Amino acid sequence: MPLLALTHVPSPDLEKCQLTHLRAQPIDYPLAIEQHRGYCEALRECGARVLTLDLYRQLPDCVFVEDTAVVLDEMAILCPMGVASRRNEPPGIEIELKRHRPVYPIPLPATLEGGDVLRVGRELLVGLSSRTNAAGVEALTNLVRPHGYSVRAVTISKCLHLKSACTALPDERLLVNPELIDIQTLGKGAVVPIHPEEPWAADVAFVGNHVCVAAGHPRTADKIERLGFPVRRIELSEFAKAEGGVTCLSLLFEAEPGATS
Ligand code: CIR
Repeated sequence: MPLLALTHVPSPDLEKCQLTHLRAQPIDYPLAIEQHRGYCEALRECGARVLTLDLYRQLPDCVFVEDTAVVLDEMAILCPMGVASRRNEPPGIEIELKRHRPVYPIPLPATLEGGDVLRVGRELLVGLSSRTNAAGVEALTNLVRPHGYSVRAVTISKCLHLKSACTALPDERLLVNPELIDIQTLGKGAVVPIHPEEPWAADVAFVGNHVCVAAGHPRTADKIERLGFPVRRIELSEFAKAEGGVTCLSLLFEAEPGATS
């Protein structure tokens, strides 16, 4: 099945984005546009069909589409965003997701953001963070358990989302920054630590046969390569200033052959 990547054009107001653990820095918008094009191109080179939406570029955080939904083979779950400024994003994404999956919205006051949900086989690790609450984890669990998924909640306090601190490598080992997350809470799976001088390097995306890594994390990229995985380095400095990483910029899922997009 073709791999589809949904992305969204960056907002000219990106600099007014939400920030939780970072201080505001100037963002070079033309460079952000160029880096977003480079990101989409890299995903294409890794074998994904990239669809770039332009639905609500007036919303500062619109480029971070990962947070708006959780897409599994069986369904898409529309997220009740944990921050008010982002609550108009999911309704636009819903229209696109309905072409590919049955869509189940989770209503407020539960909150849940896609950046907090990491699928590892049939287990979902879910960050309990400033954006995802216990009711969000419970609502997600009720939707996915009938499809054979188990859910493990992981407390996150030192970074924005679970995936800021932990993502999965192609062999399902977890790439982790142990300074940001208690690895004991992640279960029994094997863990690979990022390079200690690159605190935000744990957010990587497996696309086609490549692990996509932000170019600002060269030592972690080299480490992943030494583990035997081909690496695609992508310049994302302007999105890092907005507290976003590689996964945040797309919703990646297998599209049914013949589905419209
Ligand atoms: C936010 O605070 O919502 C955005 N500035 C960054 C979102 C990054 N998304 C992610 O880690 N999945």
